[in-house]
Formats: sequence, C-alpha cells, structure tokens
Amino acid sequence: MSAVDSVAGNVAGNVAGIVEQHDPHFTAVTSAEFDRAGIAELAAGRRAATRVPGFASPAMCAEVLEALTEAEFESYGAERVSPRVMRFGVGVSDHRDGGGGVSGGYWEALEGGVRGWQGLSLPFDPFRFCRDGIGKHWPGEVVVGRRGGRELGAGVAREPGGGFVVHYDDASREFSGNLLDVALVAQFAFNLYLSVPESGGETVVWRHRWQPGDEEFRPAGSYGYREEVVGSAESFTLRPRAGEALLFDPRNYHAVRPSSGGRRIALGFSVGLTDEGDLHVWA
Ligand SMILES: O=C(O)CCC(=O)C(=O)O
Ligand SMILES: [Fe+2]
Repeated sequence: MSAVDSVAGNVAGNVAGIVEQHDPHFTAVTSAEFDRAGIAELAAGRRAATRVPGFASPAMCAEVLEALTEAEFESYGAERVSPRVMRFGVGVSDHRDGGGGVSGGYWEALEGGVRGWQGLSLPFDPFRFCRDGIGKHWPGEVVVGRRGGRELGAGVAREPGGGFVVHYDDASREFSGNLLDVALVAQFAFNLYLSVPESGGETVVWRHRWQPGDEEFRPAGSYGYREEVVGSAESFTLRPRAGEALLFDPRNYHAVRPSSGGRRIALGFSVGLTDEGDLHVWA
C-alpha cells in the first residue's frame, strides 16, 4: 500500500483493523499571526482554532488590566449563567427578546457600556487593536457589525473565575433571521487573554455540535449543558498564556475550567464572516 493509500485508509478509519480516533481537521494551530489561510481554514472547518501567542505585549495587557481594576464588573444574569461570570461591557446574548430578536434594553445598556469603556481613558481602543490584528492579512474589512443601521457592541472583558459550563455559540440558532444587517456564512469566537490564573482556567473544545437530543442535557434556563452532552467526543484543552489570542469555531461545544490563584480576564467578541467576505464583529 502506498503512503497516499494509507492516509486515505486512515481517514476512512479502517486500515487493517486500526480505527483512526482523531479527526485531522479538529486541530488547534499555533500561528505567529492571524493569516488569511488560517481564517479561511477555520471557516471551511479544516481546523478548529488558531492560537496566536504574544498577540498583545505584556505592557499592553498590563495597561488594560490596570484600567480595568477601576472598572465595575457586572455579572451575567444568574438564571442563565451559573457559576457566576463577571463582565465589563454589554453582550447581546443577555438581551434576547422572546421572539428571536434583540430587545430594546440592549441598546440602552450598550450606551452605558460604551461610556464605561471610554471612562477607562485608555490611550488606545483595545477592541480596535484586536480587529486590526485579525484583519492584518484578511482581504476584506474587519468592522463592528450593525443591526438596523446601529453599531453593536465591539467587545467585552470577561472573568469566568468559576468557569464557563459546556456550551456552544451560534447566532444563527440563537436569533431568528440575521442578527446583523448582513448575512453570515461562518462565525468565530475571539478571545485575548489579559491575565491568566496559576492553575485552572483551561479552555476545552469538543468535536461535538448541537443536535436536537442535546436539549435533554440542558438545565432549564441555562446557557449551557451538563458535561455528559459531549459523550466521548474528541476534545482538546488549551491553557492560554497572557497576551495570547484565540480564534475558534464556537459551534464546537466548549467550556472554561474554574480558575485558582489569580484572575482570568479576557477581552472577547464574536466574529462573523459575511457573504461578501468581510469580518463583522459584535458582543
Ligand atoms: O474564555 C475562553 O477561553 C472562551 C470563552 C467562550 O466561551 C467564548 O469565547 O465563546
Ligand atoms: Fe462560548
């Protein structure tokens, strides 16, 4: 058997009794930058995540963290998010109306959120810095998304000290119609880790996407699921370093483990690839 045959056989999973347990497309790739091919691979499902260590310098992380020590973090709604997650800035997933749309409360809260970030008086916009880094090699634009002509939030700082339970993020399922004024063909989650704990705080991603039967694993009202939902699916565990950025496909179920010994604070937002090849972000 030639080398090529054996690769093909392994992908089919049945070479001479060897059953391939690993999906070669379910990988986290470490890269010096967010390059064009890597973003395209993520959108195409040929990789699951891109890590960029040193995306932000220690000085920049320290500057944003220092400003955030003055900031009043709020917690996500306790019915939906437990254990408690602290957040500075406004996220649209907390402001869904009953009909699959965005409630008016989002826009009111967002004004306060924008004022809050401006009030930190940082000499630069950290979310713009992140968008610029994602867009460095991307041929389309990277801009803040709009809904009904209005700009959504550009990002939040989040501190999931007790972790995030197993969940997925997919605006096409969480909202009816288009969340943004443009049609999206893929969605990513972006995180820039500003500070990481001494232990814990890992991000785990499973090769499992939502299927209807999963709902029996979801406690009423919760954003997430009991861990049995992922069964024996393949997974990888990332231990982010401060300054590292992560872009991943959040349709794959993922979780953050509880932290101990230090704060785990990350800037985060969602990124949508539009049907025109641009990247539109929102929080
Ligand atoms: O903080 C992380 O590593 C991931 C958080 C998360 O759930 C997300 O970005 O969708
Ligand atoms: Fe998530």
